Amino acid sequence: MICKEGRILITGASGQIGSELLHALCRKHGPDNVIAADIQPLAANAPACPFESLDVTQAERIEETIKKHRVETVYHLAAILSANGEKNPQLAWSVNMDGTYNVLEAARKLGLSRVFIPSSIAAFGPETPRVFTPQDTILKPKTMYGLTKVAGELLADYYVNRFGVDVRGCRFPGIISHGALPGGGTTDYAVAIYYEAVKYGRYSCFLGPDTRLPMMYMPDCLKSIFDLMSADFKNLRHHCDFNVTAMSFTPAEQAAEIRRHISDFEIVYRPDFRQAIADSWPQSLDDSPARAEWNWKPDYDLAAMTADMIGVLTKRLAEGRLGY
Ligand code: AKB
Repeated sequence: MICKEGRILITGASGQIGSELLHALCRKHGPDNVIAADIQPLAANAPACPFESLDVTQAERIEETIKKHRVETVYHLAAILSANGEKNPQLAWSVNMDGTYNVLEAARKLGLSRVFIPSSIAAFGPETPRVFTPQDTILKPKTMYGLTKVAGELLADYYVNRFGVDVRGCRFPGIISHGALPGGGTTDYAVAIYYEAVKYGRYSCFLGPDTRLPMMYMPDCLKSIFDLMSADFKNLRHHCDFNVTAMSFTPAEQAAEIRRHISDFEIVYRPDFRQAIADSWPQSLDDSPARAEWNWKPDYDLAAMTADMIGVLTKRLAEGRLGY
């Protein structure tokens, strides 16, 4: 099958978003047209597409992979997230900054047609207005992950303006899914809570009960990537820093929603170092530029997402393949 985007490379293809993007892109374009790359091996159920063991800090390996597979479009998902970034800031700087720079340079030198580089709500900081946070506002994050995201957005915009590279990206909120587990983020609790509710009927949360954060279910996350990537470039006033959101809730509100399905579900709160990170992030986002420039509109709210997550995980538990 000839793919409109040319051949596609996904970095971070074993991760939470990368692995689901891999499935979706293989369904859309055929596995021969999608190259999965990660430092970790792919999951056993990954599509039968070419795989490259790739460390994104190695510029020459990225270029070699792009040339070898005649790649036209890159989805650059490889990153160290907020909580792991605070445990190892040097690694977060190197993977997030060098990785982004190397992908952008490869795109410039090899004339790629399009690149997707996600940013995050971690780009905001404690001085940013926290409610209905605008897209264009104060960006003074206090985490290493956050500051690499701000620098990555600015760098990507530089490549758009200076070199004419077509780079696009969204600021993702916490992403909830039932595929690969998230690794090392502050919003990971919002995924773990469903697995533990289904498996044990209780959960110990590392954020306090009233910590409100913006969130999104994986089908909406994939939809936002596809919608932004297929938007007409000349209609975009922004490129690499679109706020996108679907819902905002606290752990206590999520627990109450879970109790509508598992009535005796119990939750306790033991906030740890991730509480300070969450407290520096927005509670809700204004994503009107994404809605205006490429018609962004999410499908899932907390009730619809919870019903789907509990349904899928309960079935998997009964079949002995919860994977948690
Ligand atoms: C994290 O918690 O670090 C990520 C993010 C919001 O970017 N999920």
